[in-house]
Amino acid sequence: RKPRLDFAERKGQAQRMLGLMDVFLKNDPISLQKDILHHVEYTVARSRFSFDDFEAYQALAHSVRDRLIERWHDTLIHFKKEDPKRVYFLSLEFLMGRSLSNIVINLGIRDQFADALSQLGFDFEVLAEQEGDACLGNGGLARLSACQMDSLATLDYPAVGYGLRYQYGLFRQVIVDGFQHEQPDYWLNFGNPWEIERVHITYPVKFYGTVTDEFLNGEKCKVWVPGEMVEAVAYDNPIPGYGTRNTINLRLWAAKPSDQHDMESFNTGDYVDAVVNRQRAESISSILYPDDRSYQGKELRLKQQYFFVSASVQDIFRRFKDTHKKFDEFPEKVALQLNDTHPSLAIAEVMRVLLDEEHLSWHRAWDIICKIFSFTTHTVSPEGLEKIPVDLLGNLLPRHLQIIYDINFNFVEELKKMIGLDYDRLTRMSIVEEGAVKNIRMANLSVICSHTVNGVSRLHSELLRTKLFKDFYDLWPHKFQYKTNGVTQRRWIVVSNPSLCALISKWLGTEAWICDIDLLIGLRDSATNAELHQEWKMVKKVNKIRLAEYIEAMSGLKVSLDAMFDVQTKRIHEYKRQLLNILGIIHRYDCIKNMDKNDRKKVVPRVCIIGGKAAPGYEIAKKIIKLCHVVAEKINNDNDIGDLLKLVFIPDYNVSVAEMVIPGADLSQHLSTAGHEASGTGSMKFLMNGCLLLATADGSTIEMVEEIGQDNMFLFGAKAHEVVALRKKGPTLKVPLQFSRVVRMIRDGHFGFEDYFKSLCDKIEGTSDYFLLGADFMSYLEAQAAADKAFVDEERWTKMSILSAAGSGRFSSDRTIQEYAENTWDIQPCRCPF
Ligand code: C3B
Repeated sequence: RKPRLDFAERKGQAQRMLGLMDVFLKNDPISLQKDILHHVEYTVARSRFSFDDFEAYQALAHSVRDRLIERWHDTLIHFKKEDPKRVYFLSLEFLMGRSLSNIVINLGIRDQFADALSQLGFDFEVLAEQEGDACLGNGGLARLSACQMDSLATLDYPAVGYGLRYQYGLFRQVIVDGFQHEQPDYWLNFGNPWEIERVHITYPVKFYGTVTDEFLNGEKCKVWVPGEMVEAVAYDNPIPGYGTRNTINLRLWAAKPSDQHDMESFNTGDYVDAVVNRQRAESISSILYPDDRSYQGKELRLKQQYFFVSASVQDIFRRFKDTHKKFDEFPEKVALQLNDTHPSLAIAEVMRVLLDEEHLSWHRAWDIICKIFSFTTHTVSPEGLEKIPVDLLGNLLPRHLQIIYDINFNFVEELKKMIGLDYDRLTRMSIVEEGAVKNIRMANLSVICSHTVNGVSRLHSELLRTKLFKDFYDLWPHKFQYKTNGVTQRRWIVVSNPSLCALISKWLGTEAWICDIDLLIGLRDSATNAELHQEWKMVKKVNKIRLAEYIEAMSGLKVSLDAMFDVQTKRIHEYKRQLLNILGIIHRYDCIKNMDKNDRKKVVPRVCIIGGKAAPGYEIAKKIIKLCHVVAEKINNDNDIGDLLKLVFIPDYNVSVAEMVIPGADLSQHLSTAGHEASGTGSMKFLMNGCLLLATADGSTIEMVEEIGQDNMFLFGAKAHEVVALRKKGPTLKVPLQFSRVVRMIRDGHFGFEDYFKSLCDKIEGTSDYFLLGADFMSYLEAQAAADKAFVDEERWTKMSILSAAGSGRFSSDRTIQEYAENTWDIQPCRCPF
């Protein structure tokens, strides 16, 4: 590449360039229209006299992107100049959804674009619908990363996100005859205007090979001779903050064949095979694993983890070395955040670079490691912790395995000094798990090497301290903290519920709550105001209409707007107990069927909505989806029932579907068996949108009760500390008749497919009811009855709804991120001047 100009030359050039370019792009209607047409003609390459909605969306997106890039450049230059300590957020998953609306709102130019478009004869909302979702993640963990990026940018923190640019995002769920089928999500087919390909930002990533001992300046050192090399190419995704010029970077890596790879084969004349082989490198970043919590010891998955970690670590070192010479300054400039154990190979990789490439002593390198890493776990059960078979790791990354062994050796020696020869405990705490298959425990590695271990809610943290990581907590209590999760109100109110957004701003007399969520509490003062009630109900109605139209378009089912819209949307898991919901619905159906006409008049009509994906190999979860469909088929076609009860399964639940479903919900259900949901973030989105919660005392729900009061929620079920005792009771546990009756209905073929559902029923009866559906059933029905009762009292319901939204401030990711910045990463805001 051409060398860069020196400073004097650059200054002269810059003057000239400034003269050629407007300082910044303008946002008046004419400029915006010109810009959009320019992109129609020259970027999309359609005639400006003939283009459709999708092409208009593309041109619009490029006009927005131009404005985004200006701010992104300014921010990166500002960070470079100020050289603050940065946090590097490493996550294998980011669930971004759509970007257009979010970006124009954060940039403060949505209305200007909407005006410009309407003068061109287009509707902003219609064009925004053209965008596909970026689903580079599975569920809560991945959406949390996306919300946290929004908050990092908004709060002006100098942060960089690192992840993988999968070519296939999370599978699309299609339902055929009530069964889930998976289709690949080749999301880049139509281009992605929100990323910037950086062909010159590439790093080699090495795999396999051997490690040899060599001497360098008389000192023995390890040399890794790799057997394979691929190239990581950077794709940058600018993330704009709201109410600030700051626009931070989410850098996603794509794998490409390396120029140095396979040079030998090219000389052998086997040209075609060699090229085809090279192509295989791209498979590393091709697909997102669709199971969010069982680890199968697959080599490709490990390759993905190391690939993204290695590229990110090289990038971080390059940035540091641009301005610093001494590695002792590293911890003053770098905080590395591990989002779950997925990126925890970064520990061994940083150690390897410091030892083998920068030639620091073990002691100095280890000192740095202990100061830079922080780890957040999202898991509750020991089975959920990631393990990597030693053979697999040793083959793919031989030097890293050595380093992990060395870390473990030093740790165990230290530990013996502290606790003596308590072999049980030493075995539990070791990074290496002995057994038929020897494994590396990534969680132990992360806990040992991080200065801080965070849980994602208070209850979760307690479970970490007393159960999952008890041995470590007893040793290092100071390491253990928690930051209750949060979600961004920009996406979950401003973008997805514009009517509620306008209403809140009107009643608070300010838009400041969009950055300062605590102001929402001000709504409490008007919680009984009749005028607010009127407007609040109108907003809910508008959103229910939107949702009802979607349901009708999707399934042909017409639903009554007077009914309570009762929603449970999230990944399908046994512990999340969608099955409890369905059993409750069957019970309700059965009751209505057995009522006389008069009693039916008293029934509160419901539209029950369930949505979520099951991991492709998770049989039981797939059966739950099928059960939902057969029950829906029966109920929805029963003339006795009519509008009193409807059941809808919303297929392919993703971020953009959530944006439509959540604002339209009256009630939402969060039914995890207590002690199993680390936090839960869906509930926070519903709460912000004034939706009432029916929930167990689990994860972050417990903290919600503190904010909005028990009277404003429908709580039920065993508490976390009772669950263990209930399980111990096993066969002697009493199960209500109502429960046995609904299970019997399924077993007897009331809904068909009885053979197929047998294993599902077996899982919840007798001693096998691990998630305690039977034990919680009565309490669940009581909570449902309480919800019905509250719903008919419109005034009470509306007040509860207002108080829910008013009390949701603590669950903003702004609060979470500020706590991380202050208590874990030790970073300061670095605001780009306007
Ligand atoms: C989830 C947990 O199940 C949720 O309780 C939690 O709110 C979110 O993470 C975010 O912290 N989770 C997930 O989505 N994937 C995992 N592998 C583990 C946890």
